[in-house]
Amino acid sequence: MSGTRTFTMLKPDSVESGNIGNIIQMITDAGFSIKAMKLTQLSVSQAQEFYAVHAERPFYGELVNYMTSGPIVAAILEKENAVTDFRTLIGSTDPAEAAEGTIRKKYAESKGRNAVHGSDSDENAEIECNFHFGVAELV
Ligand code: IDP
Ligand code: MG
Repeated sequence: MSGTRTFTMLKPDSVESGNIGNIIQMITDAGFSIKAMKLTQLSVSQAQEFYAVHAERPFYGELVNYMTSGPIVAAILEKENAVTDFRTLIGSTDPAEAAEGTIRKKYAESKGRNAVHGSDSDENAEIECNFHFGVAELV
């Protein structure tokens, strides 16, 4: 059975452009409930660790710069089939390829500055939730 939790970040471009409320509305309208949430800012070492899987990619430096450039909203979301359903809700990495009605289609500026993060597997969802939140922060 697939898991019920996923992890998201509203990335610095979403916070900067005043879209926190609109994006959270889309998330809750899609049936996700919020189990933990905070406004925070990633340090360079946190962003490097979070995106370590991309360390060899040409965009890694740009990604770390962008993700540390301002505040983010980190959250744990709950729903049946959370990981898959949330990836569907956010759309493709590149907003030019994202389906109509997805968060990235609506709010992403580019493939790099693409508004939101969503975990790509149940295993990574667990790792990413634990990276950002302690047990005491869960409701
Ligand atoms: P995902 O966020 O849709 O899972 P990944 O391929 O895991 O996409 O990439 C992680 C993040 O790295 C993306 O969300 C985006 O911010 C950034 N990124 C991915 N590909 C590129 C690129 O070609 N240029 C610039 N940034 C990129
Ligand atoms: Mg990914």
